[in-house]
Amino acid sequence: MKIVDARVIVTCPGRNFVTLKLVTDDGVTGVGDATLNGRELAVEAYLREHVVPALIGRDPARIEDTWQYLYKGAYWRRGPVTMTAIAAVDTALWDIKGKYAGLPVYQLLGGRSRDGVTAYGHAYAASLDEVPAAVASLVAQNYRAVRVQCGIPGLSKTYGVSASGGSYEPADSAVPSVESWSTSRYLAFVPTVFERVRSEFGPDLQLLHDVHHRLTPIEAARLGRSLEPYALTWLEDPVPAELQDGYRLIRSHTTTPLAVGEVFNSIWDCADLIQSQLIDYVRCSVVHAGGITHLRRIFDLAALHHVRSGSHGATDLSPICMAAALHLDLAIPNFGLQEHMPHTAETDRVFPHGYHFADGLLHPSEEPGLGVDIDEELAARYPYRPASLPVNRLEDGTLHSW
Ligand code: GCO
Ligand code: MG
Repeated sequence: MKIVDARVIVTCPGRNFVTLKLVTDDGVTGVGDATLNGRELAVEAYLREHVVPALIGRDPARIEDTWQYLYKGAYWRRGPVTMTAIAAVDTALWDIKGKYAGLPVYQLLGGRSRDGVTAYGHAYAASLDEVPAAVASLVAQNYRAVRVQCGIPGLSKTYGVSASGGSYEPADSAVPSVESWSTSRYLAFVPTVFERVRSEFGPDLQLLHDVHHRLTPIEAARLGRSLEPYALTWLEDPVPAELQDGYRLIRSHTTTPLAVGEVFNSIWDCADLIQSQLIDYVRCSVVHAGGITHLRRIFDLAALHHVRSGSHGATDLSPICMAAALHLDLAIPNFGLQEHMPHTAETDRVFPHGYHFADGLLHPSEEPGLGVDIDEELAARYPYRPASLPVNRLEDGTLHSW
């Protein structure tokens, strides 16, 4: 068995995606997501120039060895670009292994640990009065867990709230657009949103909220405490996680569970948070944290420390990443929740897949491998368009975390 071809495909069916497709000498193919939102071509070049030449002729069965070869072999370890490129190769190799074995990938990971994967959907509203209808529409689709984001009075644009009424897609222009932020307005307002949702929807619905790295630890501690009466399943990314001691401070003040990890790219980014039990959910993804092989290692460490998974699943992660995540979600013992933000119909056509959502649960495909592919002819009809994530400024003009 040998890898004889490796193609890096960039396509923009509404938003940009980078995909690696590997082909073996038996004609078996495997796909991996390599999308890094707003920095897509950095990964494309990394794969094309530095990874593809080393893959040709390698044995696709050697997944762990290939992972180590790309990680240790680069000398420059970790980082989002490197780890996304490694993830793409790793994911494609698991796809190939499943096809050779004639089994869906979750069977190779130990088999099913649950009936299906509980997914959380996104409810967002421009104003408080629109929140109940937004949540009700998710409940009507049978979601058992809902992330709630709402426009903040006095701020023109808020993270997680779509301006157009369509799905939320923040990478909106070639050069970053500018949003504005006020912590005091936010902290005063958010508890009123959850008070409203709990009073209208009762205690059973799981509720989540994403702070998107915007607070300091003491502000996050105050928010967590003020949300305790509404029993959130998690508060996400309350502070930027470069200074992880901040989580000790938050933890000492509130019992609101914490979820972190979508911008992490290796086990070293979350080892202390996990081992010190400073978080409750680790939200790393297959595509940004080194593929199925490495994410499994993160989840196994988490399982030892009462931390559950909560994989990132925004629309900038392609259907290939979602397919791979679902196989892992189904197999691991410490699964928590899976983010589900459905892709557009255009994207779904470019990436035909067998996973599906039914009765609040996502189910991976039962086809051998990952059960997802890329239609290369269709992909070629959607050329790359530069798109960046926004930046955020305080009301006095100071640059803040977005
Ligand atoms: C989430 C995330 C996303 C990110 C996006 C950046 O929880 O889904 O915070 O909305 O902003 O993935 O590319
Ligand atoms: Mg998030």
